[in-house]
Amino acid sequence: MWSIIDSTLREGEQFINANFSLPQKKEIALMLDNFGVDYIELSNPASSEQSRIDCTAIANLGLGCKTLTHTRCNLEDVRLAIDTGVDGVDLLFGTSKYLRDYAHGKSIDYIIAKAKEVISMAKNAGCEVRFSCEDSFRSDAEDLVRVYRAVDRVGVDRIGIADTVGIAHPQQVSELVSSLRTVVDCDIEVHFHNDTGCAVANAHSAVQAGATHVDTCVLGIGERNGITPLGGFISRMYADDPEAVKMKYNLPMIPHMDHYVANAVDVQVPFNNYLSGYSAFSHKAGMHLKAMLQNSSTYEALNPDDFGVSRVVNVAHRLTGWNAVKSRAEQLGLSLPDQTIREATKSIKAAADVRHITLDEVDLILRDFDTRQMNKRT
Ligand code: HCA
Ligand code: CU
Repeated sequence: MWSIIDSTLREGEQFINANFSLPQKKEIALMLDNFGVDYIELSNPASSEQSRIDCTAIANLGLGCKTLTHTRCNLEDVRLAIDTGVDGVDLLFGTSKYLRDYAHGKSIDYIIAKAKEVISMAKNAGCEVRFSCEDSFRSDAEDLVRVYRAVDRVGVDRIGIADTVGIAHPQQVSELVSSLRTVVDCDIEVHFHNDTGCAVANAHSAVQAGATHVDTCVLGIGERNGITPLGGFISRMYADDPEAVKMKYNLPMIPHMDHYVANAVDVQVPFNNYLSGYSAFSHKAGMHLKAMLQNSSTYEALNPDDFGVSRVVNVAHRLTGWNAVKSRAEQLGLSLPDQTIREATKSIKAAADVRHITLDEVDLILRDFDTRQMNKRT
């Protein structure tokens, strides 16, 4: 099965509002570990003194998952990384023309030579090593093959494919991953930015084509609009095979982490967020409610119970239906004949046509019909 490399404490730290304190980082690392991610990626210890302190602290927390740090492909960064006690290093070098011209000015030959030197040093020091070609989807396909083949030969544990600007779509991902699958023997990690809304679909497509490791962040936070969200990726994979996903991961941690991280970076959880959004499990239309009352899978691909969240059934509006109103009456302990329920439903719709109504008002209407019913009987 695929593995998750959660990068909330690396890519996520590059989110515009993120400024995690060490206690917050520890809390996030512990939650991710409790959830069951396979790896946690941490910011480069060479970035600042506090980054080095934080990386060392998280690497020594005694987590069940492995810890990685993300460094430039040079000996100095890797030496510093090794000293923090992390299990591995994620190295990268920009291979697209944009990055070669405007970021570092190095040739593909230079990148290959440097990568070989740094990977060999890190492997000799007992580190797990990944090498990523930054901006893979705007890099020349032949350059990618040359670089990945070379790093595979010197014993890298994983190659990384990075859609740095979020430009790839699932079909391109599928083609690139499956062709690289025939080029290297090592594992394949993927990293997708979400600028064009494909980050979850691309991760799914990559796994189907043979990728072994997927980068995620809680809520998808990262540079610009971020990367594959952990909750979105898990939802996608759960839809394919709920049992396998439930077995490996502690799913109710996801909504919990979403809210914690949203709060830590001072944003709201988006209303339509996977699993934890305000409306993620709400049902409204009368026809939907009728079917849901019989079998909740009718309008749900994901079972909210598995994620520790509640379904919201909204009957207080003009689109409501009498089956839903009947179920509400039953919840209130009122036993009204179907004809009365139909009349009550009409009243609810009429009221909702002129103004916003609440569940309390629906309940009042139902109780009113119940009282009239009793008065008729006496
Ligand atoms: C960055 C770029 C990166 C790296 C991904 C990777 C990207 O912020 O340094 O190492 O695979 O999107 O290319 O996040
Ligand atoms: Cu990135």
